[in-house]
Amino acid sequence: MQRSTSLRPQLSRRRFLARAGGIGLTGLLGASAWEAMAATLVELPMVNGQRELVTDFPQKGAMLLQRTRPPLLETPFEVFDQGVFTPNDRFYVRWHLANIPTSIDPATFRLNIRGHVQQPVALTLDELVREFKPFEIAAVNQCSGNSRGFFSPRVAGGQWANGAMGNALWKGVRLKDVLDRAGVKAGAVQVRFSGLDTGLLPQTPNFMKSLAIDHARDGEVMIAYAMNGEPLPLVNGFPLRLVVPGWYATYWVKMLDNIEVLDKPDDNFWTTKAYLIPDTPFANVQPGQQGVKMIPINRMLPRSFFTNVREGAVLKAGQGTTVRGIAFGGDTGVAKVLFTSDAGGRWQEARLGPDQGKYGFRQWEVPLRLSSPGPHKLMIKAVNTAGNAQPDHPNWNGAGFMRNVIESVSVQAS
Ligand SMILES: Nc1nc2c(c(=O)[nH]1)N[C@H]1C(S)=C(S)[C@@H](COP(=O)(O)O)O[C@H]1N2
Ligand SMILES: [Mo]
Repeated sequence: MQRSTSLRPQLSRRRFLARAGGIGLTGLLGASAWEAMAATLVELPMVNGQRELVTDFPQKGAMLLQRTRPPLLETPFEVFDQGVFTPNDRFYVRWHLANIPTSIDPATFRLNIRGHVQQPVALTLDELVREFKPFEIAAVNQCSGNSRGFFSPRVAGGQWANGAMGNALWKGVRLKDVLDRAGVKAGAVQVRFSGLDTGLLPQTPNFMKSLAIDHARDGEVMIAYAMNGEPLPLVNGFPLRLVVPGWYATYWVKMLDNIEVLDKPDDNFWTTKAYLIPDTPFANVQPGQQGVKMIPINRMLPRSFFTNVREGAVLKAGQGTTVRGIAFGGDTGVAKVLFTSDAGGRWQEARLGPDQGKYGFRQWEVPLRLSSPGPHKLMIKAVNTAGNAQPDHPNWNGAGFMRNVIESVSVQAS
């Protein structure tokens, strides 16, 4: 297996611009080429929100570049208006460590199941596909730091807008079935997962995450070899990734090649030091608040978004239109999505699109006619089947995890 220096072999536009700029870009490229390149800069609605729209990562279409190595690529939000399944080539990308294999040979790849088991097992991809019962589930994969760029006061970390999430139909095998093949021994407490990526420095801890043994065996946690009917893109974890429906994406270990059953709680850095949240509703604390109990991040909460109206949009007064968007319930299904066009005065239930499974995105829509010209505040709120709703005020914590608030857009009717 090769380990090359970058997943992005082509000359980046930024570097190209920097070089070409020195010798007079417009003269060199002509005005239309200049315009085409200038159009690849996108302004996200946050401080320092300028992002380059790039197309040169393998198996990826146009993505908002936050960092090249290790890659952080955000899904442009308009993609979410096109359907409930996020296309593989527009699905966001997040890695912690810089050494990511740039190619993997499916013939020699092995998935190892070891540790507190009767019989360590090394499975080929072929065995995994042919010898285990296939399992499929639609589920949202959302980074813990999705929407971190909107935290106020601002916090350090990847400055994502709302595009560090995606919904896919995952196909693979149940983790439970694979664990059964190795035979979990009595006394097992957790299962730890790791992939093929490593840090640049030998002292950098490998990325590993663990789940409680009962969670790992719940029949929903799975090992995916396909996403929306295709093999996983390399940067989304080819050939295998863990899928933990309803839980934050940090647990969804990519390029998964190691499963270790533990008879003691995991004490590795990524489980015990990183990805901790305050043990409070919505992981919410006051800036500067001390002495809060911290716990590992876990289940997701409901969220909803507008996908066809943006902040500042101008609508025709007196004319009917359809406002739509997406919602998800977190670790359970969407019960209802509530919409208001008068800043929360009157709420009405949005019509929900087809249910593709409780962990996936659900489309919503409402007919809207703004009769009076002037500013209007549209708001959207999801409620899940456990009765959890998005909060009126945004939550806050120092790591910028689990951003949640009733989303709003201010529009003009004229
Ligand atoms: N092997 C490996 N798996 C990983 C990570 C990683 O750094 N290495 N990052 C996790 C985090 S924090 C996120 S948000 C998701 C991102 O998944 P995606 O890149 O497919 O969107 O992968 C998770 N799985
Ligand atoms: Mo993440």
